This record gives sequence, C-alpha cells and structure tokens, in this order.
Amino acid sequence: MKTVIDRYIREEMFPNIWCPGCGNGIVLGSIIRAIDDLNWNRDKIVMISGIGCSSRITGYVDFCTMNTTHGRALPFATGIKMANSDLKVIVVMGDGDCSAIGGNHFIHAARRNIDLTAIIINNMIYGMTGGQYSPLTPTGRFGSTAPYGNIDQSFDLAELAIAAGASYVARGTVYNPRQSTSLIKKALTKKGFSVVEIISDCPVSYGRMNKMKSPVDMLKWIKDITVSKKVWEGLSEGEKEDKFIIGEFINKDRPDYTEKYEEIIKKAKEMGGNKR
Ligand SMILES: Cc1ncc(C[n+]2csc(CCOP(=O)(O)OP(=O)(O)O)c2C)c(N)n1
Ligand code: SF4
Ligand SMILES: [Mg+2]
Repeated sequence: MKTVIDRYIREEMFPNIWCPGCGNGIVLGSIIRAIDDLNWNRDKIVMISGIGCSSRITGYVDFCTMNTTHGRALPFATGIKMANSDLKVIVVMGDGDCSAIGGNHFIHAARRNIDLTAIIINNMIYGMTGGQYSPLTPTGRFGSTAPYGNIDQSFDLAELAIAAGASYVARGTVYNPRQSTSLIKKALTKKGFSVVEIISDCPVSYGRMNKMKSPVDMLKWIKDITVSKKVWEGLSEGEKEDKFIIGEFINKDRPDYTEKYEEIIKKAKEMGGNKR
C-alpha cells in the first residue's frame, strides 16, 4: 500500500543522496504531510531550493521544482511569485545557504513580506561541503574550519526574521516531526513571508566533529537543547545558553508585497501612465 509520502515523491529519483540517519528525510516527511493535510493542487505548488544536502529535497518531490544556485533560492522564488501570485511558493534552504551567502536575500524577503514560505533546515553546519562552520553553528562547537572551536556568535535566525519583518516565524526540530508538520502547515497558509526553521541532524559532518557517535545521539542532543517558550522562561541565564526555543514566535498580519505591487499596477493603469 502506498503511504502519503509515496504519493508525492519522484520514485525515479531514488535512492536519495542523503547519508543514513540524516534529518533531511524527516523534514521532507513533515513538509509532505503538511501539504497533504491542506489538500492543495500540486500543480500550483512551486518548490525552490539552493545548493546543499538539504536543497536536494526539490529533486525528490513531485511539485513544480527548481534547484537553483547556492544562496539564491529566495530571489528565484520572488521572481516566480511576482510573475504569478496564484502559485504557492515554498523555499527550502540549508542554514549556510540561507544565513551566509543568502543572508541578505533572507532579510530583504522578510522586510518586503513577500508571500512565500521559507523552510530552513538548520543542521548548524555546511553538510554538503565537509563540515565548515556556518553563521548558525553555535559558539564553541567544532567544524572542519573550526578545529579548536567556533569563536563566532551565531545568529538567532528566528529573531532575525522577526526583526526584519516576517509575518510568521516558528522553529521546530526533527525530533518532533509532528510539531514541525503543524508549524509548516500554519506557515503555508499564512499570507506574507513565513519562516519555519527546523533544527536537524547531520551525523556525518556535525555529529562526528562534535563527539556524537550516531544519529540517535544527535537526536537526543537536539531533544536536550530545545525547550518550549514556557520552559525557557523558567530557566536561569546560564541554563538558557546553548538552548533553543521551539514553537511559534510570531503570527501577525501585514500587507504582503505581491498585493501591494498589484495595487501599484492598477493605479498606474488608472492614471494612464501619469505619475502625479
Ligand atoms: C556560489 C557558491 N559558493 C559555494 C558553493 C559550495 N557549497 C555548496 S553547498 C555549500 C554549503 C551547504 O551548507 P548548507 O546550506 O548549510 O546546506 P547542507 O548541506 O548543510 O544541507 C557550499 C558552501 C557553491 N555551490 N556555490
Ligand atoms: S553530509 Fe550531513 S546533511 Fe549531508 S546528507 Fe550527510 S548527514 Fe545529511
Ligand atoms: Mg547546513
């Protein structure tokens, strides 16, 4: 019998490239379940990604997909949404893809509040290229380019998205795929720029360098470092270090960019090209 997942994947693209125990497949499952719950017409769904292990996701799903260049998934998605605002546009990015090379695109997409859903698979490392640290690698953690520990302060991606103007921001983990599904579902139905960061495991590049011997160890670690907002509020400052809040951060209404742009087109037509 076919599962929900089977109904949405491109079987001809399998086996996938992901290492055993990688969290990317769990996120793929959460995205598919969210879309299936919404019962959307798959021909109206466009999924865009950049480059990275996580970005391979667009190869495996039977929607309209584009695997673009590293860090540039949001500009491609912006163009598609502006050209046809009826489409449901979903962008899947890695932490490096979204917050390093694509960091500027991320804050400006949030600032414009363009009606897209960005799903960031945050494994806290450049998985595909061998474990270089990213702007989301926690301070003190190890990477192939931080053999003595990362001295950089990492971004809080959710706070960054909120400050830049996103309408919906949430964080889930691969340890809680059901919660991730429901957060993704809410993001997909939200008008404006919606962001769901999913903390994921890369046992090969991150786990090995940070003394986690197996994917199970990594999942247990993710469970330990993530807390609800309520639990967070009861923690001491020391206990809050290295912990991530999971759940919903913001859900607000603000005019989205495609609507504002359509109003401008209407106005320009009404004024027959006269600017004043
Ligand atoms: C312009 C450009 N710079 C660098 C690269 C090399 N590169 C490919 S994937 C990647 C990092 C991927 O890390 P992340 O976005 O976190 O995705 P992950 O592999 O961890 O899922 C880099 C630096 C590239 N392909 N293109
Ligand atoms: S290197 Fe890491 S992120 Fe890439 S497929 Fe392997 S486990 Fe997954
Ligand atoms: Mg990564």
